[in-house]
Amino acid sequence: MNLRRSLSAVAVAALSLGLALGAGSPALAKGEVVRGNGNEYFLTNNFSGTAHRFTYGKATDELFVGDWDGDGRDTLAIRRGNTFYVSNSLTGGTADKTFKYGRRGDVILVGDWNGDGKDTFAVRRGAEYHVKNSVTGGDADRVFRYGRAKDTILVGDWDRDRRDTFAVRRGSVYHVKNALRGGDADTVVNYGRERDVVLVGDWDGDGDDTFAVRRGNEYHLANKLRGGAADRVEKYGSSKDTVFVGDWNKDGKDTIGLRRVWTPSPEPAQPAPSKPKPSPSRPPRDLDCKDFRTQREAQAEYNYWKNKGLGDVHDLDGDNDGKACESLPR
Ligand SMILES: [Ca+2]
Ligand SMILES: [Ca+2]
Ligand SMILES: [Ca+2]
Ligand SMILES: [Ca+2]
Repeated sequence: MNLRRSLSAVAVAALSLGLALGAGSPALAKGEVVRGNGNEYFLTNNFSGTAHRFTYGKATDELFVGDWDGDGRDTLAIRRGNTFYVSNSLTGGTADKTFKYGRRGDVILVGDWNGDGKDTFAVRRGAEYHVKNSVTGGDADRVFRYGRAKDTILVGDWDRDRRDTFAVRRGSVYHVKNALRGGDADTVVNYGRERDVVLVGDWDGDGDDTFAVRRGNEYHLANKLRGGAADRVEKYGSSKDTVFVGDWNKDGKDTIGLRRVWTPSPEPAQPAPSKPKPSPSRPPRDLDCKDFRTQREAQAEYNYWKNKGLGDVHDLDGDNDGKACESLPR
């Protein structure tokens, strides 16, 4: 029943292209491992406010994004060695499911390979793909060969049949295939520049995945698989962030999330010995309900500090019922 399957995204394995990237971590997203470090996550539903902020796993974990339970919402999974820790909520905490798949060091892809609305894992070994249609260990459901061993692979639903398939990227040329088997591409498109960091997502919620180019903290979103100007340009986070793609609120549209290393409040550039230093385990500044646009945003901030064991640091929950800023619109 998941008509608007959450998208799939992916980005490009910049490393496998052997390219020097500009500022920022290589952007990766759903479909492939999210490179970069950090266990603090910031998710936006509209490229402006932060809807979810939480910590999950360790800073060095490999990260994947997918809709593991088919409820329309993308969440996170991490891998340590060949053990996967899958979470179905965007709150951090313990994993909902843990299992082993493949071997340590295997390249993993994420997608909805059989169109059942759930994302699962595939192991890539060179040009050979071992596809599993359940989030469990055990043998692959399907093994096939595609493209060349060194190809950069993107995952997405290019034709709106709710199944994810591959596109091979060679420079700025994309060979898009709508079935999981070898053979010629169905479509070949030229897009952006050879050195661009590319993300894949369903930016407009119409059911098909398309590309976005990242330049610093700007995202140039295109809603069709074709060259030419982007349909929309959005900004979120900083150019140093590791970025990934998902549908966090089940609206059928993909947006992005950021992965950051938790850093305490920065030390002042010039020592100011007369003033006590802010405690690193406190927020950089005190916030009030008027600093948030919605109750949800306020709640996310409230939950964040509460989960760190520091309580209601901003005094957002005046009546102590666990709900922050109830006067704000949802
Ligand atoms: Ca889900
Ligand atoms: Ca599936
Ligand atoms: Ca498809
Ligand atoms: Ca679309």
